[in-house]
Amino acid sequence: MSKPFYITTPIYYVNDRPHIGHAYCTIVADVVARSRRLMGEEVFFLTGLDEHGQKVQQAAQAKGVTPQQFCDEMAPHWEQLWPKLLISNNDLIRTTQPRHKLVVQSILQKLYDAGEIYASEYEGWYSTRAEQFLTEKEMGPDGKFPAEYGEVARLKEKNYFFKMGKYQDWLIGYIRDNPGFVYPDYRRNEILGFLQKPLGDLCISRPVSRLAWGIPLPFDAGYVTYVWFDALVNYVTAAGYGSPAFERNWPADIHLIGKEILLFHAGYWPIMLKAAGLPLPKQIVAHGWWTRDGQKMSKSVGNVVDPVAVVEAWGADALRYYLLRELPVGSDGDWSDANFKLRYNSELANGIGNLLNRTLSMINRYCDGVVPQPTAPEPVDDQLRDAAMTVVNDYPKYLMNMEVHQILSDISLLLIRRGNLYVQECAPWELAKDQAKRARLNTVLYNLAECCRFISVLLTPFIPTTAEKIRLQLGLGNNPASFADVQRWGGIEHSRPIGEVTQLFPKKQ
Ligand code: ME8
Repeated sequence: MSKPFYITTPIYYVNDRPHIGHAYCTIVADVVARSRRLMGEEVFFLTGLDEHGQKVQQAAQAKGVTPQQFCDEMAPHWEQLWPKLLISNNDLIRTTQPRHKLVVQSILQKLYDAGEIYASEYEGWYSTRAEQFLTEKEMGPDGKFPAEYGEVARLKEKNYFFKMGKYQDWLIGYIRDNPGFVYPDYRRNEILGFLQKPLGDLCISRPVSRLAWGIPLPFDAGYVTYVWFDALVNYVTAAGYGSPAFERNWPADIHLIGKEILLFHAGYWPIMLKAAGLPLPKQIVAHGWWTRDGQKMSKSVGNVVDPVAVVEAWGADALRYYLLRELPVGSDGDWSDANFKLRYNSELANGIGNLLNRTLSMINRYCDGVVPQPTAPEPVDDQLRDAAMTVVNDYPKYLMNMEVHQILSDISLLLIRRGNLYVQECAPWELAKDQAKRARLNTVLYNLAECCRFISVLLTPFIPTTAEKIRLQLGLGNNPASFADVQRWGGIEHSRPIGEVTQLFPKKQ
């Protein structure tokens, strides 16, 4: 059996409220997943929740509930968000699930047995208030730690360390030899730059006295494992580690992440896998960060964009369209309400909405609601067809290169705009005035219907609800869209009735 295309998002911290940045990452992954499915590939698309650690423990304590109860209360905010954003994930992993604990413990034990994990005394500056060891980075120029850390004292503690340092040269070589491993290129350079400094060994334990909310080390019940060791393993848990399914699912094809967690994914994770004797993921793709009106989004500033509010006001497709259309994967983005409305009105309402509406209204008016039969094409028809075929031909290439933004801008700028221009150029309302031009009118309206059919297929991964509405209005029924349907221009059947015409995107301010 062939391997499914396996794509993941980060597992998000369960204690946060989802915002537009989380939505963005998951939507980009969804577009890749849906595009692959459109092309007939089997896809395994994973997202999930990161549920262990200090913050959850503290938040639960503050609320007077157990950490597990706290996670169970928070998880639905995330689980219910994804269907609202039309996310087509195949699985949603929670790190508190028994399946995950078993895998984390089995990998820890394997590494311990192989001598990859050792115990050592660590001595450092410990802040009881922050419940963490501090390093020189936190130290002020006066040699003291900032007041927010409260009392800081020397503390000696036994911990377990993973022998990460010895793999550093191997990792540098791997990233150099596999230029596609980290995308975009500038992030690959960033990680290579980072690896100039010694990585050292990684402390992978926390004494239960300091942090109880974690997965116990299988070889020492006095400790739980460090959250990142736990979190990264989610990708192999969900792939079925320890079961026959794993051979089929692993390795992941793409780990999509935000740029701030690159070191964990392109540094720690490959080394953990290498030490455990497991294949590496094929690619780590780091996307950029969203700000709002040029400012970092934060709860305290109160400028966080809530994806649910946007969906309720504008619909999931409008949100997906804006986030995808605005920037290439890798670049930073800036959310502005004004820009959102502009894109909505100019590209969705006036662009796609108008093209479909004009096409179908004219088919109703001039052809009794039946797709007409075309005759010999004129050069302007060939231009429309060529635009459509160019977008189709470029789609797989852009998809392989993670340039999903380019696919959407081509659909919008090359095809939809061309379609609307074609209406202007051919002026069907003029042709309709002259009985001698009947055949030409039929050809133009046929081509417009065909153009809308192409658009409906190509837009399926991006704005699935709208794509389906277009198909219903064209009279294509409920057949799922497939990339195979746009390999040839002229596939829409003539003499078939169109569906009921409704507005796709009402104009809004
Ligand atoms: O880091 N713009 O979880 P997290 C764009 N649990 N994307 C953003 C963003 C923004 N302003 N803010 C967040 C964690 N993101 C760990 C991950 S994985 C094994 C463990 C997105 O809840 C972006 O994808 O902080 C980022 O990497 C992710 O949310 C971090 O989510």
